[in-house]
Amino acid sequence: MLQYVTTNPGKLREAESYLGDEMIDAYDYDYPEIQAPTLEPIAAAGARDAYREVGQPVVVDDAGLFIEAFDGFPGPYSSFVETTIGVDRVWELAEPLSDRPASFRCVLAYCDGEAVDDPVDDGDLPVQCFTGVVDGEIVAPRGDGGFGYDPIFEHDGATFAERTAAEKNELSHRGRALAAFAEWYQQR
Ligand code: ITT
Ligand code: NA
Repeated sequence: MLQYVTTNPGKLREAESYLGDEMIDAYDYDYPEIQAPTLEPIAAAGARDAYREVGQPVVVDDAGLFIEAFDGFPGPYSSFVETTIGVDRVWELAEPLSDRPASFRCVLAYCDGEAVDDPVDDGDLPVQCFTGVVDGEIVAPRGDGGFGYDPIFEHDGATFAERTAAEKNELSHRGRALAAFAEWYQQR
């Protein structure tokens, strides 16, 4: 069985909603995160570490919010920023901007110790990554659903916190990454 390795129940709920809980098991492990300016190397390093820990095929999910006017901040630092200043203060920082375009990105990284079709090219154990991106806008917080930055991210007239997990998956960075992953994994 495929192990979805995360400490984040919100990510897990969306992965289970998309893939079905017969396809994945939840594995709660806090793999050490390297620092890098983009998500892919963070996810790849995490997948290798998680595979070594778990000893079964794993997927890790690294995600972040990229605010254009802040050159992509908080991006790969989204988790740190959420736990330090918090989502409401990210909104307060963005509020004075005249335009607030942003994107969410999600990188799923798969590792089972075997060769993959398109490995991340940095030696070490083979890992394959699947990226999903969605564009939107930073807005004043609305909605009780979702998790993390969802209340301040609007896409198509609603924030992600105003959608169910299934509705969010139809549009979201994670839904898109899960779609690409699922298509590949079914051939494997
Ligand atoms: P892991 O155990 O999977 O690493 P994490 O919450 O630490 O869980 P990340 O390192 O990927 O996850 O940090 C991502 C940050 O971005 C974190 O603050 C999340 O709450 C937030 N985030 C990730 N996906 C999101 C989404 O779909 N909607 C809103 N916020 C999201
Ligand atoms: Na993390």
